[in-house]
This record gives sequence, C-alpha cells and structure tokens, in this order.
Amino acid sequence: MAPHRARTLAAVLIVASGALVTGTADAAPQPHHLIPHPAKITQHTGVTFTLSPSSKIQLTTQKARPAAALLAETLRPSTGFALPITTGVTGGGIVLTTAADPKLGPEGYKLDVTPKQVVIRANSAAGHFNGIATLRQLLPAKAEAKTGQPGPWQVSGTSITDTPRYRHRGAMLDVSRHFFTTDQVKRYIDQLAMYKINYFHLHLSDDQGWRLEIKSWPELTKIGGSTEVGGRTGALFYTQEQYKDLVAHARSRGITVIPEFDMPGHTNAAQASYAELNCDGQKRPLYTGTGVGFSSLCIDKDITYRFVEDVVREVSAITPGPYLHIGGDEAHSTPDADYRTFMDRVLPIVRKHGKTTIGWHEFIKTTEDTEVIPQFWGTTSTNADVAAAARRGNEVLMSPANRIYLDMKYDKDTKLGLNWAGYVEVKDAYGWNPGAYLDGVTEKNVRGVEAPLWTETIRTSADIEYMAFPRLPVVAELGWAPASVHDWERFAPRLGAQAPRWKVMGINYHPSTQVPWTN
Ligand code: TNX
Repeated sequence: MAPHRARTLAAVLIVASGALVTGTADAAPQPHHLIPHPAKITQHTGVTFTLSPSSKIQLTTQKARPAAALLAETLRPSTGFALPITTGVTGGGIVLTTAADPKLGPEGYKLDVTPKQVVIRANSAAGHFNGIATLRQLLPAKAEAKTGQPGPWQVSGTSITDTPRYRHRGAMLDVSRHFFTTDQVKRYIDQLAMYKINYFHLHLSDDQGWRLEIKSWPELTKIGGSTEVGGRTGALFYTQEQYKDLVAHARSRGITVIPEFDMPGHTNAAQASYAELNCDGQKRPLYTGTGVGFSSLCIDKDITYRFVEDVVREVSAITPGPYLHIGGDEAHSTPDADYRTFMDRVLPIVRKHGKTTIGWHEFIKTTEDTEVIPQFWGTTSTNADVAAAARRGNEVLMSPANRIYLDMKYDKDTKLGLNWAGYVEVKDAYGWNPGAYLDGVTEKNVRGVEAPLWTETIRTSADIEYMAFPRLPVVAELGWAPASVHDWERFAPRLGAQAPRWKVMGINYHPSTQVPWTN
C-alpha cells in the first residue's frame, strides 16, 4: 500500500508544479482553446488569477445571479471551495457586474483576468451566462469534475470582449423516435450550455410517439406515448410538471426551450390515440418503425383544428419562450392544396396564443407573414421558397442536413446514425458559411444555426454524445465566432483541446481522425 500511495503523491506534485510553471511572470501565455472563439481576445503575459478557498462570487447586479449559481454549482464539487455568492464587491474572486458598453447588445460580455479578480461585465442575464461559459473553459478541465480534484485553479491573464455572430444557436433533440428521460435531457442541456447554445428545440411528437401530456386530450400520451421505435413500451412521455421542470432547468443554463408538435404529417401517434383525427374515423395502429411520410391529420374536419388549438393553448401556457415549432416537414400524404389549407388555419392559432411560429422550411411556401421563421433542412444550395421569404424579410434558421444533422454518420464505419444526407465528418460540419450557403439568403437574413439530432438509431446518453461530440461544438463555433476567424487549421487544435474536458465529464465523443486530440 505505502509505495503505491507515495507514487500517487509524487504524481500530484509533478502536476502541481508543472501547472505553476505556466503561471510565472516570464511564461508566455498558452494559446487559448476557447470554443466558440471570442470576437476579441488579448492575452497578458505573466498575469494569473488563482481561485482560492476564500474566493467569493460577487455580484453587483441581480441579473447575474442565475449565471453565478451555475458557476458555483460547477466549481464547488471539483474545487471543494465554498464559493459563496455575495452582493457587492469586497475583494478578490469572481466579480459579475454591469457593463457600460451598449455595443455588447443583449448577449455580449467582457471578461478581464487580473491577479486578484476575474471580472465579467454584461448587461443581461444572457451576457453573464456567456461570460461564465468562457470562464469555465479558461479554468483547467478538471474544474468540470463532479468530485474533489487537486488545484491549483488558475486562469491566465486574458481580456475578452465578446458578442455572437448570430442570435440563435440551437440544438434539437428528437424524443419521439426514442424517448429520453428528463435526466437524460438535462444532461444534454448541460452540455449545450458549455458552448453558448441558447435555444433547445424539443421534437415532442411524431409517428412513433406523442411525448407531452395534453390535459384536454389524455389519450395522446396514454396510447400515443406508450411505445417508440423498436417497440419498447412504458409511460414514455413527460407530464406537464416534468416539462416545466425541463424548461426551468434549461433556463437555469441560459437556454430557451422551443417545443415542436409536428403536423400535418408525422402524426401517426395522435391518429392512433383518437379515431376522430382520421378522415375515415378509424384509429391507426401504433407505429414502431422508421419510415416517414405516411401519416396526415384530416384536413377537412373541424375537430382537427380544435385539437391543434388545444395543444397550442396548453403548451403555450407552460412555455415561457416566444417560439412554437409546428413541424410541417415531409407531409407526403397531405396533398399540396390541403397542406396550404391546414397552414392557413394553424398559423393564426399559434399567433392567437402569443407565440411566433418556427417550422421546417416546407411551410414557408404557404405564407407571406414575415414574422414566421423557416428552418432550412435541405441538402441543396438553392431553395426558391426560402429565398423568396428571405427577400420579403423573414429570418431563416440554417440546418442543412448534409452539414449539421447530428444523426448523419461520420463515415461508413459509424455504427449509429443514418446516411441519407451523406456522411458528415467533422471537417464537413465546419466547412460551410451559414451566411452564404443558400442562394438568396445572405448574412443579414440568417437568424442562426441549429443542429438537429433525430433519434431513429439513438437510444442512450452515450449515443447522443457520440453523435453530438465533436460536431455540436462545431455548430456552436459557426453560430457564435466571427466569420473572420473561420479556418480549419486553427480550429482543429482548439477542438482537440476540448477532449480532456469531455473525458472529465464522461462525455462519449467520437475520436475523429481529422482532429489532433489533446490527451
Ligand atoms: C428527415 S429533417 C426528417 C425526420 C427524420 C430525419 C432523419 C426533417 C424535417 N424530417 O423526420 O427523422 O430526416 O435524418
């Protein structure tokens, strides 16, 4: 026992002194490994802040409290420090305060490291969350551990002024094809927050499952939420209380939830739950396969729109975010005229309940409303309907399937995922410009980017992570970093340097051979 313990101690000392060397006055600053890359960063030779057992997280604005709470929740277990959150600045530690600079906008922040303090300045809760996400990456990877780790907890001298390229950086999880528990979803939300993702889109209904309790239509979850792809059975849905808890959890990470109910196609689970939603009045059998395009709500029945309005009303009431996603994709069993009739009736319902509509891009051909947001998921660089909408002034959300569909295989050997949009290796996911990808959709028309993760083949958190890492941080980089820093050769080592962090967190990432991984 004794020799073994001595060896462990020696190793710790070597690690500690190695880390101290980088903090001495004459050491050159290490290249930073931040993802996403900040808009402006300067590194200061010889300046180091060290978090100590007496450090406090000090606020001068209550807007920063949620971000302070997330920082404390992250750092207390690993450092073992108390890190109390206090009001007012009385000395060393982490300071979250207001910014005098209106150019920071709704999400920007400044971060300055001095020997005594790390100061984050922002005008909004979102700005503080973004500053905290940066600070976490400036600390050693082991700061993310859930158990006590040896220090020192150093941050090298850095000044950052940062704002996002796009205001919408999203990720979607399909909980319909396979259902994921609230703990699994929260785990993914926590991972998104590390990379300044600010919208989380939950795909809550599809042919294989209806996943949110709707009190006025209880059979939706009782029947429609009873199975999934592959045929597993159970109570595979969220109660409204569980959904509210998920929304609150996302909010505590600075993330807004966008719920989606896909219609008028992708509706077999609803049609299996209620006979009256079918034109022939017959319930459909539950579906546990992976086909698409075979289902449609009954366009001519009034009850269809009572159903839609009840769903929209109930979900709007428990969704604080301003957006509702109505799907609208692959309605191959809904004739074009019916599809238009359906959207003409449904879009006003969403507006009536105070939400802004987002939909898969097909729906944009039915409306000239410039407030609604088409989400482009195609694989081509032209789409006349989306271009026309952009010309009218609509903002477009970019999710080209051959670039950022996280369910596409990396290459032919990837065990999980699909390949209908091709293989998407890390370099493919990085190698495009959202502001110049689609003809007629220029930088100013782009609202942002979203990485969808469809789950026909995805069952566990390890599966989610294998497909999302490293491509999710790639999407985060495209959505936040200025276009001027876009350069694969410089990006790849930054991406590779995230691996120690993922190892500490137990994230199951794909070790792509395209990336020079840091051990
Ligand atoms: C297409 S993308 C779909 C989904 C599938 C996905 C699989 C889109 C709007 N619809 O129904 O799950 O492909 O990659």
